[in-house]
Amino acid sequence: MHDLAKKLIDKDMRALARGISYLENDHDDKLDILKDVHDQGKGAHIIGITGSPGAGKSSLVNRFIQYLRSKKLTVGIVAVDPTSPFSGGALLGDRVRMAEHFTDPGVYIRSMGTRGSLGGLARTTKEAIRLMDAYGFDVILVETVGVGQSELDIMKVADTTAVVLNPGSGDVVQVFKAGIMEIADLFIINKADLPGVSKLMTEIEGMLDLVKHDAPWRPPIAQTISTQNKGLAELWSLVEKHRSYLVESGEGERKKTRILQEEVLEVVHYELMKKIEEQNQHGSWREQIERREIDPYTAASSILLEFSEDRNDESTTKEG
Ligand SMILES: Nc1nc2c(ncn2[C@@H]2O[C@H](COP(=O)(O)OP(=O)(O)O)[C@@H](O)[C@H]2O)c(=O)[nH]1
Ligand SMILES: [Mg+2]
Repeated sequence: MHDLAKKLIDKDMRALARGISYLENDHDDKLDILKDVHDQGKGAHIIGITGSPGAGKSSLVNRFIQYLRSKKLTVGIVAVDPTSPFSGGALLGDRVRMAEHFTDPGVYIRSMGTRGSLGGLARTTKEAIRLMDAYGFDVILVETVGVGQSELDIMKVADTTAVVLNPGSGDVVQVFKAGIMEIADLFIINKADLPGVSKLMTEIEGMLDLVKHDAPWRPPIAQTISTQNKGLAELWSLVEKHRSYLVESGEGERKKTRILQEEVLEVVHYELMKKIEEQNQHGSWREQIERREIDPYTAASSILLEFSEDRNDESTTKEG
């Protein structure tokens, strides 16, 4: 077993941090580490928290950490901010708010930005969650801004996806359009101290009637006021209810299978692309395209052909 994997499984937090850096930097040992930890997942409940910027996700996560800690549960947090210009991730405000947890050994917070994520933000984030699960947190919270395909991708690995909305924001239509309605397992009306809560409830229920009218799980709606520490126990009880549903219906296992199957293809895709790109860094097709001498399809076909011929050569050499 890779030394880092072993340490991480033995609850060495620095090894966890280094492991995630390996993922971000696409370190040569990355796949070995992931292989080693694969069977070591401790079954953390992964909760994705998504919603527009300013919806109060970070405030909520911060309070939720406190709540979970009061129940003696350990918590890993991945804050995904693709807009963040530095790999340190989260905004300064988030950092200050989160700072109180930095000295608690039962909490580990990691921000992921686009930079310093060579394998792609979504993939790196999913892998980071794997490492956190192998480390053994009881709960893993993933905060993402609810925009774009990569966010939806990340959310697919969550056991429970929570969508944060605010009263009076007109978010519901956005959420509906972005395809987030389909992946939502529960809704959180945060800033429930503001006017318009019951109107928002009605809007969400209306959307659910359209999208989830015959679904076996109808997403419930929690109300929170994160600035006043309100609604957290209710939120947690809804998460637990969803978790029971996943176990009892078998949907949790089916979902895990789908995720693993997809992951195989993702890794193959990424590693193949990397190899092809390495091999073709100075491919003559680049100039041919520039001079418009070749069409992209012919170029692609010849790269694929060249690549598979090289592979064949390699295996023949090995056999001989
Ligand atoms: N009134 C009210 N404001 C809130 C609540 N939760 C968060 N906020 C405020 O909303 C703003 C954005 O919060 P933040 O957690 O950074 O949102 P994020 O972008 O979704 O992570 C901050 O000024 C918070 O103080 C709430 O429950 N009620
Ligand atoms: Mg935030």
